Amino acid sequence: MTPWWKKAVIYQIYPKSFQDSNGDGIGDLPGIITRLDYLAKLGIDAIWLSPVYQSPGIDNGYDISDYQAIDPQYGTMDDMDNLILEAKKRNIKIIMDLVVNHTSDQHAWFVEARKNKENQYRDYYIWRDPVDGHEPNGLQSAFSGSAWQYDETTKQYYLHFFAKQQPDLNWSNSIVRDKIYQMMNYWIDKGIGGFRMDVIELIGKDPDKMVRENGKMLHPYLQEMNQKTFGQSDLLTVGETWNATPKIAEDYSDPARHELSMVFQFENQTLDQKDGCSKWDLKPIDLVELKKILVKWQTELDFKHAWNSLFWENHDIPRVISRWGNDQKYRVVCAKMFAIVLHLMHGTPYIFNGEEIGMTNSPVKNINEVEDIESINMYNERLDAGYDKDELLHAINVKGRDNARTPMQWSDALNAGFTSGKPWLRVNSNYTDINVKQCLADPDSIFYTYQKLIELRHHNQIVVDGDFQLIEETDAQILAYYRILGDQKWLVVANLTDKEKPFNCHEQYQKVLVENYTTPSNLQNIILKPYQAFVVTIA
Ligand code: TEU
Ligand code: CA
Repeated sequence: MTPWWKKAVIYQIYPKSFQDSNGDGIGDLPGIITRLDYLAKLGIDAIWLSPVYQSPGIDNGYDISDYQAIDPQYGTMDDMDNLILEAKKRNIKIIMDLVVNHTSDQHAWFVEARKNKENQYRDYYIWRDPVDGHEPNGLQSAFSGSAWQYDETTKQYYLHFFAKQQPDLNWSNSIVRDKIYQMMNYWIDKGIGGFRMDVIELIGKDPDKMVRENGKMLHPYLQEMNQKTFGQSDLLTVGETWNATPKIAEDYSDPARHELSMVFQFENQTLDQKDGCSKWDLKPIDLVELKKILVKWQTELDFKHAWNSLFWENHDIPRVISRWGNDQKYRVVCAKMFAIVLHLMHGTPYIFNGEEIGMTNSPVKNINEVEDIESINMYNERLDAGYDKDELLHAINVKGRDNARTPMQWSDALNAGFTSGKPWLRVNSNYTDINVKQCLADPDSIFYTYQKLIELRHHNQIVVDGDFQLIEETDAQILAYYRILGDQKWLVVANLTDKEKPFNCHEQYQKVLVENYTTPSNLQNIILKPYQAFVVTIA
């Protein structure tokens, strides 16, 4: 039997930015509940909820101080139970964000652990003596600087792959693992639909050998987790794995190995950064490379023994039309093109809130407009190192995480209808033109393209299980492919550029399923318009 998540489309909510209900400028759980009818109309099957647990908020909830409490800024546990219930009434499942590579430094475990070396929680974290009065080794934090933080009280360093307020848990301690499994079961018992696993590829870390991702204990731990928590259920589990290859993705998702349902892979994320440099060292995108990676993950992964996710956006990466397409003159057709290309591929699609209305990046003029810890730390570090301020701001405007985190644009009312108070992060000034209200009123809007694509997946097994076959004889910047299931055959064609492009197909098609321009009735020697895309049935 096909698991539900192979036919599903998941919608990611960044709670802080989705819908405020009490005027404090911060999105919350009651706010989300008021928008469930909107999500039901879109047609999604599940919500991936970014963290709403108790947290000091250094990294917007990815620094958790209590896994079994809701942060007061988002509401109460009653609100959470209510969200699960109200979503269920609309056939929507709730996927929780599982952040267990690290905790907050305010978590009771760490508060205890740092008191003294004998503390029973000491070994929940990773402590090392200084080497020659310095950090134990050169491991770096994803948020700039060393991954080791010196702690005065006990004169040792602790490991943090992210902010220093996010100490890494010691997964080699079986008590830690058991505590995490207990916590996961608490949430499973509440009736959630699954887990999105934050930086899960790091849990097999071996810091003394400088090993971060893909450590040798990673898969044994996941198998243990599977067995002790969700293994017997139909939960969706998706691992965030920046360093997965198709082979590694198979290791995670082969049902015979009893690990996860699927992973998020990020191979295309390095396309606009200089070789061997960081994400902030920009280079122009080569659309042919982008196409290659999309095709690689469709063809090299064996979908009979593996599964994958499909996504353009999330809360860590910029808006796709701003980054790789056009968010001005061709914004609407371009957003539809990206949607069509992705949603007809093999795998489970994810939509990030606002993507379905074509929200765009949100540039700043000054560093004090920036909230994201990753961007701020990078800015300070590089400013000290002598970089040019304007160049750094430019990099933040192109790649910074706040781009996708600005409040959801519901209407052209004050603060885009997100809050009656002062929003925690600026609302993109284009909200008067780009908003949900406008999209719902326009039958030709991006929203309805997404709605159609979701419906198509729900009603057609070929979208779920069809083989992917690239058409190689096209312009390099056209992505054209077939999906084939039994004697059924669909054709998907997309011009990835803002230029007209020639395209040629001898086959006669039967029916247009989705399009962003009027598709010519005959596909022989046609000229595709900028960002033109369509899906047609051939047989
Ligand atoms: O992201 C993991 C991660 O590696 C990111 O820090 C990524 O490198 C960066 O955002 C790319 O610019 C996850 C969460 O999605 C992110 O929001 C958290 O900050 C991070 O883990 C720590 O929990
Ligand atoms: Ca609020």
